[in-house]
Amino acid sequence: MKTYSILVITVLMLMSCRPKHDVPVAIDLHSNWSFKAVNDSLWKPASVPGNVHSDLLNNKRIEHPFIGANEDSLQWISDTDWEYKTSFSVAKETLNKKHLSLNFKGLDTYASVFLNDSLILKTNNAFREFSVDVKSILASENNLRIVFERTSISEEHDKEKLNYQLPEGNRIFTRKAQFQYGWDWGPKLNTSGIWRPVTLNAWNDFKLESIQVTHQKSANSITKLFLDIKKISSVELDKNLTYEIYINDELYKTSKDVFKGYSWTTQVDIKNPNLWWPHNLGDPYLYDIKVVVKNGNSILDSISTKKGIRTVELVTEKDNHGESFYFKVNGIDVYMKGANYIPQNSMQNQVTDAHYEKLLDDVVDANMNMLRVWGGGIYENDIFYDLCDEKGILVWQDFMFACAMYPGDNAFLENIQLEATQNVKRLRNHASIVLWCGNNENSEGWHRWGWQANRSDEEKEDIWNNYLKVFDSILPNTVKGLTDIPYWESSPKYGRGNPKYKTEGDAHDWWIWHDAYPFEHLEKNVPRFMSEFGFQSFPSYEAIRYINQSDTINITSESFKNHQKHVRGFQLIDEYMQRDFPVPTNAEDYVYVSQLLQAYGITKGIEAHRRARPYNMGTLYWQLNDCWPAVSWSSIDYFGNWKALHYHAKKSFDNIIVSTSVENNSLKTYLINDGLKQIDVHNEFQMIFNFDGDMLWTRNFDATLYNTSSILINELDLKDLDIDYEDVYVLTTLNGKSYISYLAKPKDLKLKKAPVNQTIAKTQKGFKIFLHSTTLQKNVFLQANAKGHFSDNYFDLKPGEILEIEFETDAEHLDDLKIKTLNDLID
Ligand code: BMA
Repeated sequence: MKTYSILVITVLMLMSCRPKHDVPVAIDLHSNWSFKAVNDSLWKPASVPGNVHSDLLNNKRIEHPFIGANEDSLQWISDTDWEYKTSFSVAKETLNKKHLSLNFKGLDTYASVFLNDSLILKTNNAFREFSVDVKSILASENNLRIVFERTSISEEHDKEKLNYQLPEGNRIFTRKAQFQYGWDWGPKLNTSGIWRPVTLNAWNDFKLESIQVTHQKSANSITKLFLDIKKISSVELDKNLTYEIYINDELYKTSKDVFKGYSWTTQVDIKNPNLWWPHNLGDPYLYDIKVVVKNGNSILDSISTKKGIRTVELVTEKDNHGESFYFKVNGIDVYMKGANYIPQNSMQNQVTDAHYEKLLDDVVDANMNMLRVWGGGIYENDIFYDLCDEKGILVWQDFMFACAMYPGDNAFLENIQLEATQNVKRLRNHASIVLWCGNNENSEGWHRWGWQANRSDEEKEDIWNNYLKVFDSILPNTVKGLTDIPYWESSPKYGRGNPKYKTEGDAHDWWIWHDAYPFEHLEKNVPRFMSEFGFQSFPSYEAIRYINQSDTINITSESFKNHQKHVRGFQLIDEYMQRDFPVPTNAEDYVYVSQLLQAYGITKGIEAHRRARPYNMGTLYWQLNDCWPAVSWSSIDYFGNWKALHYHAKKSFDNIIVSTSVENNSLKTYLINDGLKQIDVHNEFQMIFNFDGDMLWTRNFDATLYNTSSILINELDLKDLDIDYEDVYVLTTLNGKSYISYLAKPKDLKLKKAPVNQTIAKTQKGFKIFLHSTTLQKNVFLQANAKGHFSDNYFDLKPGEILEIEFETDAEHLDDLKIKTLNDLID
């Protein structure tokens, strides 16, 4: 206690001796907010940042939109105008500063902002940040009021200005997250509100506005960092400024350069720099860069950023097949493995830093090195990209346009230009971002989804020209002018109606699912880069219980059906299940098999794509996550539970794998190595066992796994072997791991019934579970009531082996461990 008070006094003394700094300040204005419908009189407390749906929920004015069919009865919220207000005091010291501005990082969407009853701002884009000079209006006591007009008013107005209708609906007129108007995996919850921070910014004579760090390799292992700094200041000050550049907290350079005008560029040399790598190829090293500007001894302002030194190139070159599509990072051809990312919640304010951290850890854990931030969501919060930088996850960033044609009037284009400039500037220092892509499926939609039917040539030309203005001009010019990151006009390059989809650019294969083609289609039709393909499954029992607010697993209730947003969703799952799996009659088993089915189909695709390396150089499935509890294409459900797909994808995405395929009675075995090192393996085995564990055939092999390669090491003619395809599994060892594959579809396997014996031991982090059985147990599914994470799940247990699984949980007891296997479901 005594030491503590001495310390405090010393710190206070030191603080009072330090020179006074007149640094710019940013004060959060997040307190005291209340809200009401414009036509109401009763104000209720509100959270900022937030949205009206969350506020109504917090005030118990509505039922939770994610439960049952509540969504339907909540549509009035987006048909209503809403009003938010707060009051705040400003200290004299702040008020006396020469410059005072209010900054709104995100207002969703048509907002009129009043400060002390003066209209200071009108906004029309949730993706833009707005700043207003309030020096003349701000007082020591203030009130701030923001009115959000329902989106339909502007939308109807803009619609009337056009003499034709644009696909798809009115959402195209409003610059806000498009999925909020309803999607085939998400509810229609068109939120409004102050969705990002609001600050009061105050400063006197000097303010650093931004920093951009670029780099260039030069001779003698030196990399030059260029720091482009933008500032606002009064001219007199410029003569006496000193700039200190810190790298990793070490003073690298002090400069007294004359800092006139808006921009100042300086250069720092780094010898033998650590490069930034995607996590599966190296260390995602980041340099901390800080610039401190001083006037004599007094600090005027400082700005920091992180810099990952890496180069990126999108290689699109004509070749014998068509045109390549792959990324080079630091000069290395990188195979991209991952998924498409959507917003984590329809109510964005519910997504905490912990959600970002967990989800992105799950991405790394599943050996993914790329996420595509899909164009119907949001330009994510800074934390998302900070974590991707830190964890070595590459980001394919769409601009926020999806599945539609957009207007092209001047006001709209200007709005888009400002949105693009701001977001590209905000995100351009992130090493993780390796691509900006114009839109999701707009071009495919226009060329393939019947959008051109019954339109005059003039109309078609007008719509397409407007498309080109945005995606072929504004967006690429913005990216080119502000970054050195590649731009891609639309994903996919060609829709599946064009045969070139397989030979050129990126592809979305929705023959699987939407066109009900069997999963084998993925093996026979491999494109250059698969940026979307997917299959739905049911979510965890936890999600189903939550939706129904009942302990019984009911997947036919009206409540539950509202959480399947694809019109033929249930039917498609069933159709595919009948082809490849036993179809259980009880709901609990059906949910389990739906997840196995999804994992089976999607990993079939992933491995076919990887086997085809370097023809194919990437595989991103649709979709990583959910924005509410639902039946969807995700591999992780809304509550963060891994579905079977996430566990299986982890194995299929590993840098080194054995992958097999059976074609015309021939078992083809491939060794894939995405790593940078060549590996020589000796005395590895490939064996065929029956389900009782009797070995029926074996061979051993040596092999060289070249770096960044896929090689076919063996073709085995199965006809020569005396085996029953339905009663065997293939086991291949490689580099300390073993890989199981089958010669028949899961539904045809003659799996046997036998108990799975379990022993459980308590550990510090949870429990260890040891499993054993006398026969091959397929897709062992472990479940417990306690919240936690199994190190593996939905796995195959070989006859006779003792398998150890960890269950990470805070629970003290594990008396309720349940085990399900596919063996139980096969007659
Ligand atoms: C893809 C996506 C989404 C959609 C998904 C599933 O094409 O771009 O628009 O949700 O298909 O249908």
